[in-house]
Amino acid sequence: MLRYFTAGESHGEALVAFLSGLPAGLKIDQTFLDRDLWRRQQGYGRGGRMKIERDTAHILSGVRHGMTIGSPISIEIANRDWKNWEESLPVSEGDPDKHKRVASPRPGHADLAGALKYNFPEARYVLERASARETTARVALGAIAKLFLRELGIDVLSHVVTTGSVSVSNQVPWEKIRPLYDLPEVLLNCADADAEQRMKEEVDKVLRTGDSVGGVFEVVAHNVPPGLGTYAQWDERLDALLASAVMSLQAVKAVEIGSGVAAAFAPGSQVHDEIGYSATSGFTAFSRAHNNAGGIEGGVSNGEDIRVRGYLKPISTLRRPLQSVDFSTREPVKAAYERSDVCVVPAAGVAAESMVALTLARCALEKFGGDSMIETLRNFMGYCEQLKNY
Ligand code: EPS
Repeated sequence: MLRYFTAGESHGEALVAFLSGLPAGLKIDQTFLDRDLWRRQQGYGRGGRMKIERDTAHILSGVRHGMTIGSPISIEIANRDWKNWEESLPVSEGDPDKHKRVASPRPGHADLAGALKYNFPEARYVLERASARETTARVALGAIAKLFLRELGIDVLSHVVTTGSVSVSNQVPWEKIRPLYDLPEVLLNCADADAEQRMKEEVDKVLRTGDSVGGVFEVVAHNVPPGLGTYAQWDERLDALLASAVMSLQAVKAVEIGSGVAAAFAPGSQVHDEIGYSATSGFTAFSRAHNNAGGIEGGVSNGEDIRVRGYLKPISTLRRPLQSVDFSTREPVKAAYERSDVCVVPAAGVAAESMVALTLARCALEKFGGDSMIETLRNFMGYCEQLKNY
């Protein structure tokens, strides 16, 4: 079984990520990992931190001579900012006078709920772990999951469909999403150049006013075979697993599969994807008139592109802060402000690609098994043959 977890605080020495359960013999491309880490750092509206960091995945174990060897993979990603925090956030007792308190909780952030839960007198330790900096570790793991999926012909990418009040109107085909990966610069990772300019204006507006802006990203998994996930048990349904994985990302407040939200307001005749038998490519000759289901029916992938949207609330750290209460005096004050991003929709999309890739890799390994890539691929190809002959 594919298992993973992360450790590390936003301003600690490093982030650490662990992944176990991958077959031996998967080629690990360091450039690919670092490219995804770079992609997560991009986007118009990122703050000062991204100028400090140049994230790179330092693999400590589980990979030898460029290949996985079946043992757990561990990765370290250094925080360059650590040198500015060594004295105020030491592992040892340190000097309490150097401690940087977060005097008042930010509405929308984990600050208050976390301080109450862990019985901290203020929110420093809360934000250190709650921060979206943690997604760096997930992206490193997700990139490895993507390399595994690529061996099965599956690709996972994201694009931005909404920033603030600006949205792209129609379902964006894979062919328009694919080229976004190669762009040397990322603005809002939107496949529609006109909409992207209007999205940039939305970000400019909040930059001027000291506010922040949210939006919607969509992750698309292309060339996924039918049959991943199952309706047989509630916690093995692919849509449930994906929703949980994407919802676990910082600032995501809603998840949608395919056209799930619009479907609730439309008659069945306009929602469900009519079936034909004329496909000349793909896993079978079964074809669909459209893909409102987002590639999943009954908790099982159906061979169409898997489409998962994440709805992101605006960043909760505001340059013109909202009302809050001082942790010590309990007097009304403005919420704490430290350097912050104002828009992270493209970055959240990259983090969500990782969560989708890890989820699909887990389901694929559950279905095809294998302790070596040769064994996994043999099982996978046998299944593809079965689908062709269906
Ligand atoms: C982030 C790093 C953080 C924040 C952001 C995401 O760095 P710092 O707190 O040093 O500026 O920019 O985290 C938050 C938005 C948050 O609320 O914690 C990153 O690497 O993505």
